[in-house]
Amino acid sequence: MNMENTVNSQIEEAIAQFATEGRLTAKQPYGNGHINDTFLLTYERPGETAKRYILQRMNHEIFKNPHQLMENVVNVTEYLRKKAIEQGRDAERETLNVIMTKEGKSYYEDSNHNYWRMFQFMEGALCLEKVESAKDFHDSAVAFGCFQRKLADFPVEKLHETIPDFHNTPSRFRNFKRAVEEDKMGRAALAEKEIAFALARENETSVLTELLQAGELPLRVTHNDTKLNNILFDSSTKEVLCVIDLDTVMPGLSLYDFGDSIRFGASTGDEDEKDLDKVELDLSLFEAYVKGFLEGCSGSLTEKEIEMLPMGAKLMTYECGIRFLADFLEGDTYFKIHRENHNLDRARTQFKLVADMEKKWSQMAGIIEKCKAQL
Ligand code: ADP
Ligand code: GN1
Ligand code: MG
Repeated sequence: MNMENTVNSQIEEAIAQFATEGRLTAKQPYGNGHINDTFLLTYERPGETAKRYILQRMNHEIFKNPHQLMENVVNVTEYLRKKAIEQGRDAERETLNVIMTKEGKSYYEDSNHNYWRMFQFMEGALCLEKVESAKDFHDSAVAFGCFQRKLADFPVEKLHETIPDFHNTPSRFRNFKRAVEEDKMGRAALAEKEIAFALARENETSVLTELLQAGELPLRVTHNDTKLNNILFDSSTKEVLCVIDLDTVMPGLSLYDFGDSIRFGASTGDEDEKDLDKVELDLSLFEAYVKGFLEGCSGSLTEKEIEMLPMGAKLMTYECGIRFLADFLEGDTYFKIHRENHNLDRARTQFKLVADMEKKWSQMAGIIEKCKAQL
């Protein structure tokens, strides 16, 4: 039985475990995440509007300890919910709502050792796969900045490290180099230029980890996966509703969150664009995000963090590039792919962006200076 069939037969078993309302009338794959399998479920209720849920099969090849992962998600969402209530905001729409199983657990392990969880589907919300306006991007920056600020006093000892060394770029570099040396799939010849590009930048990989070790950058509770499609907007007001995909909330650097948003959202091209002429760093989007992030963090970023923002953008883009490239070389076992050489195409866009950031370095620094002066 292939993986798809296995999932199909287990999904019914999983669905039956959760404390849902109504009668299930539709289920469909949903979203564009690269990691989990996501489904939208619709339940009809007599005399009432239908109720919808998000069901996810967690990727336990990647998240080795689903129990700890869900402990994090429950603790973080409860913490955010309490804060929203205390401050008189709409807690239902400000964070994810975990649906428990009928036994009161936050996830279900099926008979094939797949791990499932359920959330309330956020109605009246939209998820952007691409920046549509500088305002949206600015608002997403405010939201990620606020998210970090809200979690500043989260009891960090409660947080499990769901993927160790997630943004440890030197460690990512070592994995990448191993993938090149092993060349398991015989694909290295297809990516000679990209491999050379990545190897030539080894010296820079440790800039942020060294500053962290030296105590020059503070460790914070960060989201660590701040792509635009990990935010939901209110579909009528276009205001940000909530930050989702909380699987990688862990101690990290604010520069990780800043950088990852820039690599995805401030690019003029898609993450998997094949025509590299379409891919560059949009400086006006960069500026919009800097402004929003500083606003969202509301004075909590240190001088050094602000100064290093361009480096955060460059290193997160580079790191994502070597992760895509390593996965391509290892046979596409980590990121979901939808076509041949998909991970190679993704690596290429990231490296094109890195090269463009290098060209625009003084302009990026100038924008930081300008925004800092306006604080
Ligand atoms: P992945 O880790 O695979 O990226 P996500 O948790 O980000 O998984 O979910 C994938 C997509 O599903 C999101 O980008 C978003 O479009 C949608 N999604 C996830 N949770 C919800 C929710 N509670 N309400 C509405 N849409 C959601
Ligand atoms: C993955 O889960 P998703 O699709 O939001 C990945 C991120 C990468 C991103 C690249 C847990 O994010 O680290 O930056 O793809 N998440 C994990 O698009 O590895
Ligand atoms: Mg996601």
